[in-house]
Amino acid sequence: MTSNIDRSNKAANDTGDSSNKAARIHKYQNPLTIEKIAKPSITSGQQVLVKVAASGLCHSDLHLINGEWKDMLTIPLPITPGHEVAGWVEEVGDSVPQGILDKGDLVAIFGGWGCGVCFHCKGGDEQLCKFATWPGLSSFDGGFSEYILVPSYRFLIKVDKKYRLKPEELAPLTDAGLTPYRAIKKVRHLLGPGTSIAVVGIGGLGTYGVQYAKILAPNSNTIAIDHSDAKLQLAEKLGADRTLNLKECQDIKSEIFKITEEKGVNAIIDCVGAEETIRDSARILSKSGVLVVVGLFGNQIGIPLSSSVFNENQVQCSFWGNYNELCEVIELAKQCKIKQIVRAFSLNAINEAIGLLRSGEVEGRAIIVPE
Ligand code: FEH
Ligand code: ZN
Repeated sequence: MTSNIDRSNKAANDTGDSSNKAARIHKYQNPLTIEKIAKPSITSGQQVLVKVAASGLCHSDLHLINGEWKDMLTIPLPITPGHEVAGWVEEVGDSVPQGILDKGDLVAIFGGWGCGVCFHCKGGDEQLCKFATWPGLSSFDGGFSEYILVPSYRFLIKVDKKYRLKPEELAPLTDAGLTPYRAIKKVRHLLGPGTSIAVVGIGGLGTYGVQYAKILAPNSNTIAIDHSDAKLQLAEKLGADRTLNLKECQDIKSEIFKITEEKGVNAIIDCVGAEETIRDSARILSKSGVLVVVGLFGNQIGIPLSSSVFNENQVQCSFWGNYNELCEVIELAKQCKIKQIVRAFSLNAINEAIGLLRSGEVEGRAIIVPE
């Protein structure tokens, strides 16, 4: 992890100050404004006030800041983005069951804040709730701030300090570390000996994706695909069996068919979701191969009809992950089974981090840390 931020005993250093430094969107396509706003206070019994320790910067934050989602998500501005958050419990509402959360506990915030009673919520997929709200991507302020108000203790996962998990490593698990996990779980049954899985885009999500491919489908060959040598070298370090640099390859189909002994790829996890990556994926899938799209760069999923039918290909989408999947991912981290590639930036430097993410210069996940 790259970080020069001293964060020793942060939770204990509470000054009692009622202000809350936050990085906010006032106007789309503008840099975030760093300002002091009111520290949120608990207004109903299930709520928990969390002192933010770390908050991951996601491409979804860039889509939001760029104004690309302004018609799809009606969010009143100003808003504090940041939906990938870990922190310390600051205060709990009076109907939080006794003894489950104490001030100073380290918690990961599950970001799919569902209603809790609909079909999807009852089935465990609160991130799919029709009425779901998301921190920093709805009317609820997110984690690029010193404090965040979580509507219910149900959305918190407490992590015992004995595991020595750093908040900068816990925060990205709630999205970058969760989204590819759910996606790979959807296809792992296809991935026996002699098969292959490709992870497209070795950024925040892809660095976890290649590791989950090895953990969840250990007998399958993992192919990392990107256009950056540095990112592909990282993928190799994280366990990828093969890499493919899109910048250097003339024809992705012939390269992939060479690597896979003319079979094609059985499962592709597209962490980019650009129209080109989807087009490429359709060309390199094996018969009965499945493309799982998690990235949100493009506007359409356009794949050729006849070859997809002849080959019985499937395209699946996968959105974020559910609470139990997040618990599983955190278990992997507690057991030191995943490496976390994170780079910490102070809240004051968030616009610099945004610039670096935009230009593809962040290795792994950029993490914003309130000083
Ligand atoms: C996108 C839109 C809304 C909520 C969350 C996201 C993703 O970043 C989840 O992967
Ligand atoms: Zn995200």
